[in-house]
Formats: sequence, structure tokens, C-alpha cells
Amino acid sequence: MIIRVWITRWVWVLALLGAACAEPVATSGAGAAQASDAVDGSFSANTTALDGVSAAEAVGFDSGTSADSEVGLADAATAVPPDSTADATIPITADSKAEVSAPKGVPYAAITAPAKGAVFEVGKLVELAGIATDTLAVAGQLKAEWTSDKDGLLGFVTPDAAGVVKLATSKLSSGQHLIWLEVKNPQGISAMDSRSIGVCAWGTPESFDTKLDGAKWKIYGDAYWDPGGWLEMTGNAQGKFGKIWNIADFVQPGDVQISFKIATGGGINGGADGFALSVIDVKSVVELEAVLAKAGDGGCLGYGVAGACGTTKVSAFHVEMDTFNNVGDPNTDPTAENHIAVTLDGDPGKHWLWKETPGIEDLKWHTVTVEVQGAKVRVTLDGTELFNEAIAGFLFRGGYIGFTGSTGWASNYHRFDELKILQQCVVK
Ligand SMILES: [Ca+2]
Ligand SMILES: [Ca+2]
Ligand SMILES: [Ca+2]
Repeated sequence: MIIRVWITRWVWVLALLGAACAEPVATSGAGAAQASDAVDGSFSANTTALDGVSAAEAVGFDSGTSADSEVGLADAATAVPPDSTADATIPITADSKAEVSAPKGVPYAAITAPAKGAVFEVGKLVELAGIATDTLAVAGQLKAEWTSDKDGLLGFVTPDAAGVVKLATSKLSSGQHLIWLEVKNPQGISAMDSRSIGVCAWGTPESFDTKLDGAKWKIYGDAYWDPGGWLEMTGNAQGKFGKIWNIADFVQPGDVQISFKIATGGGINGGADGFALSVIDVKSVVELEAVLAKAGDGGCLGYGVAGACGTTKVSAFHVEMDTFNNVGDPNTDPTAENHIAVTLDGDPGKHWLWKETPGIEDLKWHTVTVEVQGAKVRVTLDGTELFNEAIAGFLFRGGYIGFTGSTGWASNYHRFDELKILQQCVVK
């Protein structure tokens, strides 16, 4: 009688293990690792896992709900047959029904959107998406819950037939969020996945409407603050070049969005040379000024210190608005047309991403936005995308932000205004 009960129990354990092994999730590395961890049999009904499923879930046993079960994974894992002599004194009488309760499903949760580390502007719609499945239950029987470690519950969703769970919200507060997707099957077993995103507010825009605070914005060379309420790099005269830099704030490394306005034109001899926004990764203003002092005029646009413009090694990010075609004097442009380009490390001769922008020399205000996400850089002009591509090996390293511009034989005004920076929320 006692032996029969043991045999019954072993048959069930083996059968259930077999069923579990038939599931791809349960044979994953994560599942296996947890099975060995679970040898003490202390896993609970609510055990959840980020990357897989717990041993309890995989095997289908749930010591928390199959009340008196004495057979756990430990017995199966160690695979030591019971000693019939020793066990003969232990009364094992009932509960075989509880032990062989119906197999339970293994839920699965995975967040598919947004991308890890994505940054959103506060108040804008954030579209969360994920997958919820289960080895036994159909998608419609599952319950998905979206939460934020910062804002709490975001909402419950029932998966569609394909297991897709979506939630769109524009209510995330400003800051870093760890977004959780929890999927619960009808037996109450959960699987979870998480992803960090940033929700940030734009910093106070720089309107440049009043005279510059010298402790924050420093003027170099021919640049000046224009009482019209903007920054002027050159004035409309030949042979000028200047810079204005923020020496008080450091733009953090990581994903960033920058927006600013430009106006150029009104010059002689067809207009030149152009201007640029730069972020230079140096540790101090002293280092910054050492770099700026080397920057060339003319085709070097007031920021060129490397390539044909010099030999300074520096980590820097630039967006140039170039209105004069240089051909080996000293650097070479990729087109005879006006262009907006992303260049790096003080070298105006290497146009990593660029687009022709014929109409920008009209001395009207145009809005430029720059969005960096990982290695990808997206630039728009008046809301129209110019390019949105990855630069191999590129990482935005942050630094001091500033503006430069230059004229030569031809001239133009080179104006900047309304600088806004949307920075990834950095958790310290
Ligand atoms: Ca202004
Ligand atoms: Ca040029
Ligand atoms: Ca150029």
C-alpha cells in the first residue's frame, strides 16, 4: 500500500517533469538554473522571474496551493529512490489527490516597446507594448498589468489574440522610470519584465532676449549679443569669426535632444561661410578655451581644430550650417549646395551625416532640432527630417555647449536664438 502510493507519486512527478521539459520556456538556461536553486523546496506560489520562469512554475507544482505535498522538485532532481525499509515507518496515507492537482501554465512576459533607455518629453504620449503568453491559457485568459516604479499602477490590459498588450499614457511624471509588465495566468502565477525609460522636461529655454550673463555665456572673437534678442557670430562683414559658449552648464552624456533657431543671409559675394552648434567634451573651462583658441576661421566655421583645420585631438559633436562650398581650402564639402551636417571631434571636413538645405540663406528664422539616441542622430529643419541615421561607434559624450560662425571673402549674418535642451534624466 505504502509502496503503491510512492509509485503513484513518482509516476506523476516524472509525467509532470516530462510535460515541463516539452515546453521550450522550461528548458531555458534560466529555468534550469532556478531548478537547482529550488532543491530545498522552499519556492513559493508567488515566485516570479525576470528572464524566465521559476522551477515551481516550470514543473507545474505549487507548494503554496497543493497544500500537503511532500513531493517537490527536490525529490525529482536528486532522483534517489525512496528507501522502502526506512519509509515503511512513515505513514503516508492521503493527499495523493492534492499532489497530483492539474498541471499549471507557465506565463511569459516581455516588453517590446519603447526601446530601453528611450527618453520622452513630459506630457507626450508614451506607447508601451509587450507580449503576454502562457503555456496553457489562451491570451484572453491572461491579465497584464503595467506599472512604473515612480508612478505606480498605469493600467490593466487583456492581451489580444496574439498576446500583444499595449498601453499608451501621457501621464508619466518627469524622471527616470522602471516600467514593469506583469502577466498573470488564471492560476495566479506571474511572469514579469522591466525596462527603464526617461521622461524629461525641457530645460528653461535660452531666449537671449536680455544682455548675456557673463558668468554663464562667454563671448570670444567677433561674436556678440544682438539687442534684437539673439546671438550673432560674425556680423555682416568679411573675415570675421567668433564664438559664444555656455561656461556654466555641462550637457550630460547619453541621449539628448537639442532645439535652436538659426538665421543667416544678407551678405555679399553669395554669402558665407556658415555656423555651427558644438558640444565639446572637456573637463573644465580652461580645457575648453584651449580648444576654442585653436579653432580656425573661413571653412573651419570657427569650430574646426582637426583634420584640415588643425591637429588638436578632442571629443566633440557638431551640427554645422554651411553656406559656402569649400574645395580643399582647407577642407572639402560634400556638395556645392548649402548643407546641414553632423561632424565630430573638431573636423569640419568629415561630414558624417549631411543634407542639402538650399533655402537657408534667407535671413529668416528656421528651427533646427537634433535628437541623439544611442548612435543614431536625427536632425530636422523646420519640422522636416534631414537625416536619421546611426554613426558607427558614435556615443554622445556631452560637454560644454556653444556656437561659432565665420565669414571670409563672402559674408552673412550668423544668428542663433531659442536654445532648448532636453536631457536624459540621470539618476545619481
Ligand atoms: Ca530671442
Ligand atoms: Ca563650407
Ligand atoms: Ca561643410
